[in-house]
Amino acid sequence: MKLYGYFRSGTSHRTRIALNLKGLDYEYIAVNLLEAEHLESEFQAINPQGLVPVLEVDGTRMTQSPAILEWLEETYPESPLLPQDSKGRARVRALSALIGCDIHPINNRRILVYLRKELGLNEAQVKRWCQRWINDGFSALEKELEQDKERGNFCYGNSPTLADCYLIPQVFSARRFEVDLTPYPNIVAIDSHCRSLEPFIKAEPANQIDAF
Ligand SMILES: N[C@@H](CCC(=O)N[C@@H](CS)C(=O)NCC(=O)O)C(=O)O
Repeated sequence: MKLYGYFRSGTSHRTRIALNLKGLDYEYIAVNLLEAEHLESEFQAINPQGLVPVLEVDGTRMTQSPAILEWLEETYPESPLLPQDSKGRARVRALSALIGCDIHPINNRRILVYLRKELGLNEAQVKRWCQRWINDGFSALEKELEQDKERGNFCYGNSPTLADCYLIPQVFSARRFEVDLTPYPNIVAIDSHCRSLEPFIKAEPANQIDAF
C-alpha cells in the first residue's frame, strides 16, 4: 500500500492511525501542501480533487479518508474500528462525522488561503475563525462524551474506534490554533490516553519523514 499524505494534514493523520491500528505496513509518499505540490499536474493526475490522502492498493487509488477508513474496516476486520451492533456503529460514525464533516473542512488549508488572500483576513482573524469552529464542534462533542456513562478511555466503548482516528488529529489542530482546551476534559483525557499508545504515536505528525 502507498499512502500519499502530508505530516500535518488531519485527514492523512487519521488514515495513518487507522492503518497502524490495523497493523498494516504502507509506504508513505509525502506531498508538500505548503509548497502546493498537491496543485501540480503530477498529483492532480493521482487525485483530480488535489487533496490528500490518497491510498493506493495494488494499482487502485482511493480518495476521501472516510471512504478509505471504511474500506480498511471492511477489508481488514481484525482489530475492528466499528462496534458489533448497528446502533453502536451509528454512534461512532456520528462522532466521526461531527469532526470530519462539521469541523475539519471549514478549517482546511484552502479555506484559510481564501480567507487570507481573497477576503484579506490577517493571521489573528484567521486564528479566530479556526477557534470558532473547533470550539463549536468540541462543545457538542464534549457533551456527547460526558453523557455516555458506558464509555472507557476512548470516544466509544473500551477500545479505539474510527471516532478516535478522527478526534486525535483534530485535537492536534486545535492546539496548533491555540484553542483553550480547558472546557473539554473528556476530549483531553481521550487524547492523552490514545497518544500513549503505539499506533497513535507512530501516526503523529512529528514522527513522519516530512515533518519539520
Ligand atoms: N474530504 C476529504 C478532505 C481531504 C482534505 O481536505 N485534505 C487536506 C489536508 S487535511 C488537503 O489536501 N488540503 C489541501 C488544501 O486545502 O489546499 C477527505 O476526508 O479525504
